[in-house]
Amino acid sequence: MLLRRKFEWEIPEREATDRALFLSRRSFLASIGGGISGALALSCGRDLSRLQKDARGRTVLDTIPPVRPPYPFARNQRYTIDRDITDETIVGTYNNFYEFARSKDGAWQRTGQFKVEPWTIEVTGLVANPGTFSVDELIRTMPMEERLYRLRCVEAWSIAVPWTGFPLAALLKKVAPLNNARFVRFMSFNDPNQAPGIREQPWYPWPYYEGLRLDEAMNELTMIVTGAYGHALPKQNGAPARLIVPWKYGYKSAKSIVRIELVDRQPHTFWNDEEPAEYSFESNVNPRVPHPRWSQANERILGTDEKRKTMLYNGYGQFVAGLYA
Ligand SMILES: Nc1nc2c(c(=O)[nH]1)N[C@H]1C(S)=C(S)[C@@H](COP(=O)(O)O)O[C@H]1N2
Ligand SMILES: [Mo]
Repeated sequence: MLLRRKFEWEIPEREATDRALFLSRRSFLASIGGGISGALALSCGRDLSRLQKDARGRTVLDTIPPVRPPYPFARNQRYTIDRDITDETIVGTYNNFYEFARSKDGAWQRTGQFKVEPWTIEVTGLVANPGTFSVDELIRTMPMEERLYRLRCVEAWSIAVPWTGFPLAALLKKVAPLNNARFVRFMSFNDPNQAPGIREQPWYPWPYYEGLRLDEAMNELTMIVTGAYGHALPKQNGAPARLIVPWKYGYKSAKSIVRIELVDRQPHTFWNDEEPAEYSFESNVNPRVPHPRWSQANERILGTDEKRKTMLYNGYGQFVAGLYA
């Protein structure tokens, strides 16, 4: 079943209905996998009057980019999930993005001035062909697709999201890592003029930086993500390009990346430098390794608040267990 291939049904409807209803219907269709009549879908829209407003009277719907070419990309059915897709308004309002805010509902309200276009990512270090790539160019040249992934935060909540992007391995192959490259460093943007959280929390070692082993970075699951829910990423989710590493706790998935560097030694990482006893370099999702201050045995699914048992490697063992044998 190939879902949402062209969106022919969306274009006229989008012109005819108000944007909120359009988004509501679209998220609903995404969550059930498409193929339902418009009348039924519209009657199942969420209660939009409940959406929080910011100081200027905007809701999260005002921060969600429209579907416009080259989006959407076809979904790769190899990656399936065991739960409903999380409502897009929740994924857009419950964020960890410390560059913008300490509180989770702050990021979407404070990213308005953040300029995510044009944007380039430098890929450098121990590679034969270093380069600086615009995000537009990557979207044009990399093997773009949509994948449904779970994301498990170390704080014991989780979401399930249709991300759009490409395997990081495709970009790494292009720059050709040298034989002595063993790890990959990721660096987020660092502009206090655009990101009030950087100014307000000067004690953090900005920019946000993360890292993976090279074999983890090359794993088929590891993605550079530029979109979600069939359109470009909302800024609060790490526009214009972020990492997604679905078998590791969410903080490994650095947002708004400007630099990727191949190195020979295990790099420092932001949260490990801050609290080494609480956040390891490896940070694989593991129900049997508690955080020092709470259990990781269960997780709370945002939206429904359903409680489920945490899965080893966040349920991605078939893809990654071999990395840790
Ligand atoms: N640059 C940067 N990347 C970041 C973070 C951050 O604060 N800054 N937070 C991380 C954490 S803790 C999580 S759980 C995820 C949240 O991604 P989401 O807001 O798209 O759900 O982003 C990760 N990437
Ligand atoms: Mo997180």
